Order: sequence, then C-alpha cells, then structure tokens
Amino acid sequence: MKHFITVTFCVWILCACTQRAERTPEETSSPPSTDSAALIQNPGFESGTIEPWGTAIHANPQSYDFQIVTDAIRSGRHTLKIQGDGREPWGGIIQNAGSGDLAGKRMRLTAWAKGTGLVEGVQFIVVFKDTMAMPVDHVFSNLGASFDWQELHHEFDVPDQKTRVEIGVMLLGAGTLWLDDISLEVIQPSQHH
Ligand SMILES: [Ca+2]
Repeated sequence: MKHFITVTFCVWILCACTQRAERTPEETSSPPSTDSAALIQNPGFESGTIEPWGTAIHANPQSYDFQIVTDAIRSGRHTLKIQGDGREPWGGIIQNAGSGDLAGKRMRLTAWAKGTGLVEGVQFIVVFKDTMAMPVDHVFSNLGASFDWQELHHEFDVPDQKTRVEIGVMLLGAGTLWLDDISLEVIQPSQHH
C-alpha cells in the first residue's frame, strides 16, 4: 500500500506540473467559497459523459474500463461503472475541486457505491496540489465482495497553505464498481486553527 501511495503521489505531482501551465493564476483576493455544489462538477454523471472527471490507472490502461450506464442507478439517469480485471492494483476517477479557498477547512468527501466481485475494496484519495502536504488516503476494505448502494464518506483537513484540492475514487484490484452522487463539502474551519 505504501508503494501505491507513493506512486499515486508522484504521478499526480507530474499531473499538477503539466496542468499548472494551462491554468490562469487564481486571484488571491477571491472570496472564500463554501458553495459545496460548485466544488465537484458532474457529481452524478448526469451529463451522460465522464468529463470533467479524469481517469487514473496504475499502469496498463487496458486493465480498467469506464462506462456511463443507465441500468444501475442510485439517482438520476446515469451512473459510472468501473470494471477492473485484476491485472493492476488500482484504477479510478479524479477531479480538481472548485476554485474556492479551501485552506484550513475541514471537509467531507462522499460517494455512493455499489459493487460486485470486489477483491480489495474502494479507496478515496485527496491530493493538496502546490503543497508538500501528504495526500489523504482512506481505504474502505470491509465492503465485502458484493454490496448494494451505500454511502461512503471520509472527513479530512486541508492544510493551511493555499492549495488546489484534487479528489479521487479508486477501485482497488478486480471487480465491478458503480459510482454515483459524489460530493465534496466544507464542514467547518479546521480545528487545528
Ligand atoms: Ca446519477
């Protein structure tokens, strides 16, 4: 697991470097945003496409398949279906959270999930870009091989530096995972203030 975290962190640092050049620097005078609705786009895949979520796979891109489906719905008309064949340890989706100032905030990441044939579980990842802060890594390892829709959530503190928050939801190893209604909310100012 340590190796996985290290690899993920390194890969995402590379992504951060390549993406930074394409982004307009954010105004430092922008007011803090606590509008959780704006933090994650296409949270329930109701656009019928996966974008603006990106996909992230450990190595072999053929080892995970991503499809927007209409036959296993938690809400709305669309759901994301991820299938892993077991050749790689992880594959999932990532997205940069909205541009609000999240420094020092306590937050909750939530995803609704349904699974069949899971071997290892589901993992949440949170990366604090433009900082050296360690990413958040939370594994849901007690879901069992097959389970109906259930809410997965994990709370974390954003470091006190200016940062952009990237979230990820990963299927670990083999299995079929459906995801819907992913949300990121500000709960309160961080308690370490
Ligand atoms: Ca949906």
